Amino acid sequence: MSDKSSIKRVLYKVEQLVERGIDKRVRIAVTGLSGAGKTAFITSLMNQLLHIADNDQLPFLRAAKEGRILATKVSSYDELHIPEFKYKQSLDAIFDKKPTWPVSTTGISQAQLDIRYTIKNEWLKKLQKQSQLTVDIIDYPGEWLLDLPLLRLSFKDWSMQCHELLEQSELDSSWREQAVELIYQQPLQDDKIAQVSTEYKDFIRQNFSQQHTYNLLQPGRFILPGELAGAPVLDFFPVLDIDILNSDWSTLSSDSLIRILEKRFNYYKKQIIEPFFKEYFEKVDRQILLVDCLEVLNNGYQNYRNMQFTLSELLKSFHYGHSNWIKRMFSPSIDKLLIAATKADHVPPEQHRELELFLQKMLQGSRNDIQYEGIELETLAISAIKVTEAVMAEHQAQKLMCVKGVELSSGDEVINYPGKIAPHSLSKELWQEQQYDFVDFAIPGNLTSSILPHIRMDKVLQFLIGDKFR
Ligand SMILES: Nc1nc2c(ncn2[C@@H]2O[C@H](COP(=O)(O)OP(=O)(O)OP(=O)(O)O)[C@@H](O)[C@H]2O)c(=O)[nH]1
Ligand SMILES: [Mg+2]
Repeated sequence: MSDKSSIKRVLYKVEQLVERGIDKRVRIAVTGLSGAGKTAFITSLMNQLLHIADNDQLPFLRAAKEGRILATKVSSYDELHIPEFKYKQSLDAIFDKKPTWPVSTTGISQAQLDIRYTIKNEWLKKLQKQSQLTVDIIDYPGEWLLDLPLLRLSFKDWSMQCHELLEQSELDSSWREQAVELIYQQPLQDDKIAQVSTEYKDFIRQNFSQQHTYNLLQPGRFILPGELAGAPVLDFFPVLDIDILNSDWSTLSSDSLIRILEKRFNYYKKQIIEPFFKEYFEKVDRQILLVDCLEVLNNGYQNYRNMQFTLSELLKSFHYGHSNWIKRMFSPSIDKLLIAATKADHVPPEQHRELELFLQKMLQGSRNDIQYEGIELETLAISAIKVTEAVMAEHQAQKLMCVKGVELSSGDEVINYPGKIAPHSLSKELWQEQQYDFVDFAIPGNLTSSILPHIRMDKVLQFLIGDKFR
């Protein structure tokens, strides 16, 4: 690297640090498994802010209520190697004559918004009337997030975890049976390793749609390889034989199958997961964890436990700590975490509190650990794009609050009573008694305003950036 370009890099770094220090820049990590609602959320967040001047849907965003947020624009960011978030494409799909939800994400993209606001602070006001807040957000496929907990595991730990999960699950064991035949202590040709890896990937991909055993879906690039499709770095699989797992590996030669698999696993961690995590998540200031509780409720006890385990493991990957600008300049850490139950428009408003409590209970352990660090934590039931209406209707001879919307699968208008959400954790037996019936809703073709209808996006914005408009 030339001296000139390294000076430029240092100057850029200093500028970034100064901006962080005086709170002019906020980087938000939108965290959520595949289908949790990240892309819909980012689209709505941008839409609400880009229409700030005529948006009367944000009563809980204080600075907007006070009329101090003047305008927002999409700005270009410095990370030129990252594609831009396809905001217009998402919005066009939503406002089309035949609307569709934004498509599932297959790669990384970034959005940067510059928000101009009037300064409130008496002292700062004397220096300058207006200021600007820059908000950075990254979108990526949820599957890739499943990799973060792998950073803490060795190849043997990971194999042991896969072994235990497969033992507990009722998955088809055909791949396991043939993998046990392999002689792990001896070398194996590359093309045979590639073949067994491909079969393993197929095996877990099938389970992805059948069961919700998220930890078996690691590594995330096995499910969605992106630019790594076909690369040898993805040619590995776990050792599942318990006798081999319990044996001493220290004397194994470097060309044995175990060592080759271990080497590729470590390479994947070092070269794929670590840079992804460092570049996109290590520098974040605020985090929102999006959880599709409806999927959890629809799929029963085992799915609940899997999701609980996966999200708790995931949250351990982030750095949480007090907000203090000096500290943040040198070691950035998250000072606010919002845990949000997405798609709350599937649930009548009178049950939103139950939805929040259900999510709070589900993540109680993680919440406790994070709160211990002194960080601000909130739980909300939200809908990035509200596509239903609450209506009173008869359900099993009872008048109940239901939701009315266009069913995605049939295109028909339906009135749905999703069931009663328990505001607490349920035992395995009680789970079996619960009856939930959530349907997927389409975006109606009659959205009139160019501002997306939502539930509590203003509370989300207040929590994530409201304090920055000083
Ligand atoms: N009713 C309703 N459905 C929603 C909402 N947000 C998301 N959805 C539904 O959830 C689906 C997934 O949302 P996405 O935003 O694509 O989820 P994602 O987290 O980006 O998923 P990946 O890109 O696969 O990681 C959408 O296609 C919608 O069907 C919402 O606010 N209301
Ligand atoms: Mg997405």
